[in-house]
Amino acid sequence: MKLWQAALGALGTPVACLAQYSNGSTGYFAPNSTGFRIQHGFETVLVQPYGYDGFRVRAWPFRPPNGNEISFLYDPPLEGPANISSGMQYDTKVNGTQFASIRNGNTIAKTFSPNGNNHTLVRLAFYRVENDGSETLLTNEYAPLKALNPRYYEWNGPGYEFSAAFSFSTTPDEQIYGTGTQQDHMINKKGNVIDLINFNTHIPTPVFMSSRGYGFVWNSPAEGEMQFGQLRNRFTSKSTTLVDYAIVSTPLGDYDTLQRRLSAMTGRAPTPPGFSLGYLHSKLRYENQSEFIQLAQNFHDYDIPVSMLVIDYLSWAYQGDWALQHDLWPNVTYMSQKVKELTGAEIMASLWPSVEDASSNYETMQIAGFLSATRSGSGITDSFNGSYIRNIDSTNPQARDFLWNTLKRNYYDQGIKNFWIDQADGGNLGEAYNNNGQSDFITSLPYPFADVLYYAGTQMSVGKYYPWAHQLAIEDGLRNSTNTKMGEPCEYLSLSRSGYIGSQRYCSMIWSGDTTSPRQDGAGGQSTSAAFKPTQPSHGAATSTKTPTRELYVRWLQWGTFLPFMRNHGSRACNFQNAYTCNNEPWTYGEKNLPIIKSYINLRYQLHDYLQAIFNQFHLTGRMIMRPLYMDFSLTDPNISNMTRFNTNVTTQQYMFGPRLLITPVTLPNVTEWTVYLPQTGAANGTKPWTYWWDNVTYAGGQSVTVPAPLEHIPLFHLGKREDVMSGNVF
Ligand SMILES: *[C@@H]1O[C@H](CO)[C@@H](O)[C@H](O)[C@H]1NC(C)=O
Ligand SMILES: *[C@@H]1O[C@H](CO)[C@@H](O)[C@H](O)[C@H]1NC(C)=O
Ligand SMILES: *[C@@H]1O[C@H](CO)[C@@H](O)[C@H](O)[C@H]1NC(C)=O
Ligand SMILES: *[C@@H]1O[C@H](CO)[C@@H](O)[C@H](O)[C@H]1NC(C)=O
Ligand SMILES: *[C@@H]1O[C@H](CO)[C@@H](O)[C@H](O)[C@H]1NC(C)=O
Ligand SMILES: *[C@@H]1O[C@H](CO)[C@@H](O)[C@H](O)[C@H]1NC(C)=O
Ligand SMILES: *[C@@H]1O[C@H](CO)[C@@H](O)[C@H](O)[C@H]1NC(C)=O
Ligand SMILES: *[C@@H]1O[C@H](CO)[C@@H](O)[C@H](O)[C@H]1NC(C)=O
Ligand SMILES: *[C@@H]1O[C@H](CO)[C@@H](O)[C@H](O)[C@H]1NC(C)=O
Ligand SMILES: *[C@@H]1O[C@H](CO)[C@@H](O)[C@H](O)[C@H]1NC(C)=O
Ligand SMILES: *[C@@H]1O[C@H](CO)[C@@H](O)[C@H](O)[C@H]1NC(C)=O
Ligand SMILES: CC(=O)N[C@H]1CO[C@H](CO)[C@@H](O)[C@@H]1O
Repeated sequence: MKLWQAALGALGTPVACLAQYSNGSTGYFAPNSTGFRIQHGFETVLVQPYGYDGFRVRAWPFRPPNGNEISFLYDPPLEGPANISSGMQYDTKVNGTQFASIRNGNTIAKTFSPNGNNHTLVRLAFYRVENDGSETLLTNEYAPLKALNPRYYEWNGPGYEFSAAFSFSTTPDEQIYGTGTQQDHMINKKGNVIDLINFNTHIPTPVFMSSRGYGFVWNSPAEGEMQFGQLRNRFTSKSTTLVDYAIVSTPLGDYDTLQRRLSAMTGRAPTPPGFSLGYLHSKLRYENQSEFIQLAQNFHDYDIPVSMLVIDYLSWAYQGDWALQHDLWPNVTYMSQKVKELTGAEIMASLWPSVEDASSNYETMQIAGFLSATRSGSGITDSFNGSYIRNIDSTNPQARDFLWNTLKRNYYDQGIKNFWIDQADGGNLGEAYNNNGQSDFITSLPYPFADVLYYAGTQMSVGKYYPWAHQLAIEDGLRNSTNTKMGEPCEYLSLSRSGYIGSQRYCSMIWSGDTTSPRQDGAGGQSTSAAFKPTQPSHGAATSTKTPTRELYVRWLQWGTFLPFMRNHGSRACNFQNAYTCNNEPWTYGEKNLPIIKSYINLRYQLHDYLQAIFNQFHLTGRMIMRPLYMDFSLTDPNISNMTRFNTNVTTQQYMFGPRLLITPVTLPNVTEWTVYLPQTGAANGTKPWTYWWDNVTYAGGQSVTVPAPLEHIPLFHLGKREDVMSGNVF
């Protein structure tokens, strides 16, 4: 959360025009204004230069914002010419009929008239200045003639808060990348309408990159919608006191620079702890201390490296205890020492946000006001395992401290220093219905989502902030306890099922939630990365699957080797009666599969230097790790853009993992070969730039090839020398 320092309406000092970069590069224009403010009727619109080549726009009807609005944008951004907090500054004040324009770098924001006659110049348009000086329209505030205004406000409730719907022009061929995780198999979100509300597997995040060469951030904690139509993109907030968005342009096809600009606005990932790049083992679920120590013993005896072992839910006596159940886990300090001794591994433990009445913390938290409430009623928003529950109000800083102090006492100080933030999607327990887990037969009820009341606002006005605040509780705690500052290398990690704009700035990874088939993660992971949202987009190598077979498990684990984090949280469907517990340890998949599984876990460790190099670059510049094909090849291969446009299998399933590895997960059973599209890489890479990892055969780009893909081999190609990949010498 950020409070504005500058007083509203303070007049800033104009920045000198037409400055150049200190590196002598020409053509960069420092902002020629600190901002303009349009006052038109009841409405005020503030447009400010923001970072390199960007603008931030804030708009409000009647009353100015109160300064307590939650923001996910840095002010000032991490990089950019205006190295000052711009607060609410501007140097130009116009009414609805005066023209205004600002240039910042190669982006221009200007007003234009919706009816072309200059009687009203109240709409905003954004242009990129090309090398030849011409201006290309990126997008403008848009409404079809005689339709709702592009900046539209509505008052629905008893209070001052309003709903807002802002519309922007688009063209049918524009492609939209990012927007967080949805299970829709789409890389190009064109044509989609996406609810801005969190559920298990659904982490919609209003940050996108456009194939027209710009990036956009809808900076709102409110629930709402993202709509990507043929002619109009529209963002809505259900309940708010301010509209706030940012836009930034780069040359066409330069997605790394676009990520650099967006991450300068929303946050850069710190480097993760070295151990987290290894194999992370998790299962639903280990039930007690002796079983857990035996697990470590088995990893030791089978000689399989492992860097983290995970304790899942129901390990507490009551939800909200934030402590392991004592009779089942009698000596946590001993256990963590023993696990370390046997395997060197860290431990991670699950926490849920839910607090049941029987919890030792319930009364303290209820008295202190640390539990969320509901606009009507008691604050019970869900039930689980036979108990009604309330959730911790993580939007309250004191509640965050209470949570951390409890975790510190019961886990951290006893050697468990990594935390799994499960079910913290906000509102209820994160399923699209209430009565969570009450019965396998009540799978969906059309109740309205509870309008929860938080310290920071209502579910409608700040619901998207909840998981972010939850991640912040662990971040603050870990930073305090390791005596490090945000942004510095992480010593430990949290794993979260949800997140929001900029949560990559935390020592926290995000996973997909409970997906049901191998196909689902591919596009989700790539869009998550493109939204630049989670810290190091992460996905379980095998999150739950309804039809676990040994073969599927091996294919998932192979794929997990080439995800930012390799976490195995294998199958759950083998026994519904016994709290879903199923074996998923490498040695439980049969003698034939064990050597294959082991070889991929070993390969993960052999890739350590490469992983470190790509995470380091991610930290420094926001350069994405899991890279949809359009990022690297839209300029060199004309097919890529077209394939991405239509979300073909190639573009939803294949991706680059760092700059050198092309990954194609096998998604069908019983195959012995697989067809892979090898993108054209440009002349500089020679005539046969792609090498098949398993036999060193080289191939030219721009063609589909069918390669052997027995169960032992995931289709894996590399660019350049394999030695460089192994040594991390790739940038
Ligand atoms: C000069 O610096 C700017 C800002 O960092 C960068 O965008 C540009 O590419 C640089 N130019 C050269 C020639 O290095
Ligand atoms: C921003 O400006 C301050 C003082 O004006 C200076 O100390 C600081 O180094 C600058 N930061 C950047 C990133 O340029
Ligand atoms: C807007 O400002 C201009 C310039 O000061 C002035 O001529 C014009 O009358 C103003 N229009 C309105 C509607 O206030
Ligand atoms: C800034 O530059 C743009 C484009 O060059 C120009 O249209 C605009 O009038 C300038 N604005 C100011 C406040 O000088
Ligand atoms: C409207 O204003 C712009 C900017 O001042 C000017 O270039 C354009 O010629 C005007 N158009 C009309 C129809 O007056
Ligand atoms: C727990 O284990 C530690 C380390 O082995 C030991 O020092 C301690 O006495 C044990 N505590 C209890 C209560 O058994
Ligand atoms: C972390 O330390 C800061 C400053 O000492 C303190 O204000 C904050 O409450 C602490 N947070 C936690 C979670 O301990
Ligand atoms: C683009 O892709 C579509 C769908 O795969 C295909 O029908 C069309 O021929 C392609 N167009 C070009 C120009 O490659
Ligand atoms: C896309 O992949 C799925 C399996 O993941 C397969 O069932 C489907 O036939 C493929 N579609 C095309 C057009 O190849
Ligand atoms: C895979 O092959 C096995 C053995 O040949 C066969 O029993 C099974 O039905 C096949 N599975 C599928 C999905 O084709
Ligand atoms: C492929 O080349 C690498 C060195 O680049 C080598 O280590 C590996 O053994 C080769 N594989 C085969 C099957 O020849
Ligand atoms: C591995 C490698 O050499 N990659 C290069 C391929 O060519 C493009 C330009 O077309 C370079 O950007 C890559 O670095």
